[in-house]
Amino acid sequence: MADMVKVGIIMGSQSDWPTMREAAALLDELGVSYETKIVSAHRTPDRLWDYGKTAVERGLQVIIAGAGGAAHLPGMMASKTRVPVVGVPIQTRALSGVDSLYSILQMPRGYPVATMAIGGGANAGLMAAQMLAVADAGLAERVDAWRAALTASIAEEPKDD
Ligand code: RP5
Repeated sequence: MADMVKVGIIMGSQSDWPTMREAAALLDELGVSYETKIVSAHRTPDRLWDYGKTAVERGLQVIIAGAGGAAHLPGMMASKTRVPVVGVPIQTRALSGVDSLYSILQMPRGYPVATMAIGGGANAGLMAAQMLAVADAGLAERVDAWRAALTASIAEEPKDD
């Protein structure tokens, strides 16, 4: 399975990409292989089903799923595969993403989705990398270095502009 793509980044619409590409950027930075697909729970339900059905055999280890509004994609994907699903609620115009958040967060017992903050694409990438780092020493080192660099970038005192 060494050469297989490990992370699937899926989203309900092209309009979700500005948020989801932040997950992709983090995975690029940390050297984690991924694929990106538009998979809509409502507009392309068969694509969703096929993706979930084949996720394990294709070697995916984490699926990052972003959707907005009536955001059923992460939960439906979690119902179709045991590959862990990290959900990203997309910020919406009508309800600022609270609709997306609640749609993704309130899963019934048995089918969890690890839900990020509204617009939390970058953290989704980090979460996926940290999950994979449990069994990948090289990635663990890169994640530790990334976190140390972030810590080092934080000033001790505020300054005027
Ligand atoms: C959801 O509907 C998508 O995830 C997106 O966040 C939202 C709006 O989609 P578009 O109308 O912009 O394609 O399914």
